[in-house]
Amino acid sequence: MTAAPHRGPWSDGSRTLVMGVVNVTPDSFSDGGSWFEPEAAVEHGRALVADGADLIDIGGESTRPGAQRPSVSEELRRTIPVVGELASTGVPVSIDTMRAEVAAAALDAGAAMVNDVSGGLADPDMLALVAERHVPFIAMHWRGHSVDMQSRAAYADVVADVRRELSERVDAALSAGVAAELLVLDPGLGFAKTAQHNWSLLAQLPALHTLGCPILVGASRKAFLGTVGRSPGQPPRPPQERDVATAVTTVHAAQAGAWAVRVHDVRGSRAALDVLAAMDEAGRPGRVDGGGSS
Ligand code: PMM
Repeated sequence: MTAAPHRGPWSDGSRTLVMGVVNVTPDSFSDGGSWFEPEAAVEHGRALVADGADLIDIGGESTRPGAQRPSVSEELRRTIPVVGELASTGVPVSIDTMRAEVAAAALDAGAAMVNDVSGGLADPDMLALVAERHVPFIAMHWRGHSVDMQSRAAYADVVADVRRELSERVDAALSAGVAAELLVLDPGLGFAKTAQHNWSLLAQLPALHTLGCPILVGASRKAFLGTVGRSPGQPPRPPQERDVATAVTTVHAAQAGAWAVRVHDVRGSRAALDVLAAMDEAGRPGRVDGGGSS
């Protein structure tokens, strides 16, 4: 059954948006080092726009399990020139950062949205900044920095626990003055989660929609898509060979009413969404108007 995508920033609810990832990092698991030079990152971002990205997400800190954090000055050096250049394409740019100082500089350089994988937990100044600038804010489910996050992957009921912890982030954001209509939530696949936790959250995405916010899903190239279907002892598929699996999660997220998907292979996810839209238009049974109310 397909739910209508949730309305949200830059979306009238008619389709799920595709956010293209530009990691300006030497060490991201998915594409680390590929776009580390600003010129290469800008070129890659432009290619994602040409592939049909609705939004571009630019990050300068790798969040792979075990990663060490860059300094603030290094994160600024990596991201700000790229934000400035890609903002001029006309596609909304989000800054993927846990630091208010980096978010502020990126907004000054033309970013239109803040994507904080800590949901405002990592930096006490983040929510106040977002409230003051009145920009859309993506609050992801997070339990601690990447260096030891997998030790926090313990849940009584992962869907109920993530839902509750996200609702606490909504309360904190609203108390800080962030406008409700600018909030987007994200289950944080792979962040303090085992493969089974990720599958449960994906399978039960509608439970997160009951929080009343648009949902972003970031499954792209994550480890659980590399091990699915492999027999014990078989090596996982490398990240670049996880794009078909990613496109399947895109279709699933769209059917569950996701506002957007965050992906590396924009072309694949756009093609998958086009197929779904064509079938819906042709009268695919089971389409419902599920979550487009806010
Ligand atoms: N995943 C990564 C980085 N940023 N932001 C959001 N909102 N959701 C995610 O799932 C997410 C994120 C890690 O993946 P990458 O290293 O490929 O960017």
